Amino acid sequence: SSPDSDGCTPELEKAGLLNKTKIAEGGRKLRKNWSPSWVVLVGNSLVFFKDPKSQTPSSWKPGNSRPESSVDLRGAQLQWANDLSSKKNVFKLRTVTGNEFLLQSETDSLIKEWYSTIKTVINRLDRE
Ligand code: I3P
Repeated sequence: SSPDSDGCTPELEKAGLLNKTKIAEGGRKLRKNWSPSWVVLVGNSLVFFKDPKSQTPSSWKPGNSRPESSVDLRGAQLQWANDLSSKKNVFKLRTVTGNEFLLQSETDSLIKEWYSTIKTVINRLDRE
């Protein structure tokens, strides 16, 4: 049977390791502090975990690990932002509440997949 046979568990769409820094909180600029983060896209949210080594896609279940933070993708804006960093492959995610994150990977294909998956979720929520 499917892992969501009760229909109550949001579908896990993607999970993986990205470099992350928060650059604004409620519209207020923050100092960059890049660190690796285990990122999980599930339902309408992007969820960040601090300890990437303890997380794998197969071990992740809602409720059994402690997210560092989570981002509601409804109304969020996503854009490539290579002008905002000396790193390559950077995009910026801005929430309706004015929180801004940069996400980055050294692997071109990987960051493109994340960009397109998050974009698809945002567009889907925009149409609801
Ligand atoms: C920052 C750090 C960041 C860098 C940022 C620096 O210095 O080197 O990695 O961002 O550049 O200010 P510090 O550790 O002293 O805070 P990128 O790696 O994204 O370039 P920025 O100020 O030009 O954003």
